[in-house]
Amino acid sequence: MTEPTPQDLFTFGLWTVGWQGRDPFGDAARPPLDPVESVHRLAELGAYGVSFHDDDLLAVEPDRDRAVAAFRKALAETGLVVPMATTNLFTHPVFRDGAFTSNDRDVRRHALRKVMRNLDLAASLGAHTYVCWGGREGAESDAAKDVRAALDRYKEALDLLCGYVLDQGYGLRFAIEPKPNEPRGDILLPTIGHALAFIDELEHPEMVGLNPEVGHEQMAGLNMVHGVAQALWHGKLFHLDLNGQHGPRYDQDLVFGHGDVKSAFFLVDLLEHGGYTGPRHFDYKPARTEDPEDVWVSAAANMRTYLILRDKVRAFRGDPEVMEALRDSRVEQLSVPTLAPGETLADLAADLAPNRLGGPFDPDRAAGRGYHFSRLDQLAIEHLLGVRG
Ligand code: DIG
Ligand code: MN
Ligand code: MN
Repeated sequence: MTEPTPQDLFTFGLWTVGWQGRDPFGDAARPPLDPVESVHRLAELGAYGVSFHDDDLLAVEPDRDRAVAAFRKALAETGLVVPMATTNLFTHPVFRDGAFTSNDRDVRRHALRKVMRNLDLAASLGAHTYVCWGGREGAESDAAKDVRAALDRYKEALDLLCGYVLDQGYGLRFAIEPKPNEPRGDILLPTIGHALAFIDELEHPEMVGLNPEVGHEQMAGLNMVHGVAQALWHGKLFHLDLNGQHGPRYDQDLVFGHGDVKSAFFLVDLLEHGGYTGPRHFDYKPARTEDPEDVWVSAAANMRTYLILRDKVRAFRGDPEVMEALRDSRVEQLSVPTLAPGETLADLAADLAPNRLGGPFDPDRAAGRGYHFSRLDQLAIEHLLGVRG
C-alpha cells in the first residue's frame, strides 16, 4: 500500500479536522484549529487540496481580509489547491428556519448575499465546484412549511446564483448535497433522487449537479453505490463527500470505510472504474474522544483506508476467477441492448427464433437457469478480507 500523494486527489474540508467536538450534548472538547495549520498538516500527510465554508476561515482570525490572506499564503507555501467551496448557512441562529427557504424573506436575502460573497472568493481561489448543503432547509412541523413554496424559493435561489456565476464569468458549477434529516426534523431534497428531480426544474440545470455523501444516503437506508452510479449515469456526479456511517441513525461522519466497509469497497470500485475524475473528498468528524494530535491520525486513516481498498479493488478486478464468475453471472450481458440493431418491436413480438437455449423462449426452462451470484459475492468478500490478493 503506497503512501498518499497529491496525485491521489485526496481533499478535506477545513471543518473536518477543525471540528472541536461540540455536539447537542456536549461542549467543545478541542481548541479552535487555525486553518493555516490545517493546510500545512494535511499537505504533510499527502493531501491534494482543501475545501472550506466561508466561516471556516475565521476559526482563529476574526478579520476576514487577514484570514483570507493567511489562507492564500498557506496554499502557496504547500501547493494545496481548493477544488470546492461552500457557505455556512446553518450555524448562525439567523438560519434556524433555513436560508434559501426560510419563511423570513429578509433571511433569504441575507443568505443569497452571503453565498455571492463567498462565490467571489471561491472563484479567486480556483474552485470549480460550489456545494449547497441545505442543512437547515426543512421543518419539524408540516404546518410550518409550505413545501411547494419552499421549492419555489430553492429554485429561485439556485437560478439567481447560476445567473450570478454566469454574469461574473466564473468557471463554477453548483453541487447539491442531499441529507434526509438532522439538524432539521426533515430536510428538503433528502436524497440523490429528490435532488436529481429538482435539478431538472432549474433554469440552468447544466450548471447544477450533486455532492452525495456516504453517510447521508445510508442514514436514509439507501445504497450509496447505487446512488452514485445513478448520479454518474445522469452526468451529475460533480463532487462527493466520503465518510462512514452505521446505517439509519444520527449522522456519524465516521472515517471513510469505518462504517459499512463492504459498501466502501464497491464505492471505491465505482469511483476508480466509473469515469469519475474529481477529488476524493473527505467530509468526516474526528471523534470527540480524540486529542488534537489524534485528529491527524484520523485524517491519515481516511486516505490510508481508501488506498487499501483501491489496491483490493484492483486485485478483485484483475482476478481471473472473478472474471470467470462475472461471466457465469452474465454481468456483462446487461450492457448488451435488449433489441438487436435494426430489430423492430414487431420482430420482437414475432420472435420465435431459437435462442441460445434452442427453440422458442421457454420461461419455465429459462427460470431454471440461476445466476451464481453467491460465488461472485464471496470472491469480493475474500478480496476485501485479504485472503485473495
Ligand atoms: C455536511 O455534510 C455538509 C457541510 O459540512 C458542508 O456544507 C458540505 C460540504 O461537503 N457537507
Ligand atoms: Mn454528514
Ligand atoms: Mn457533507
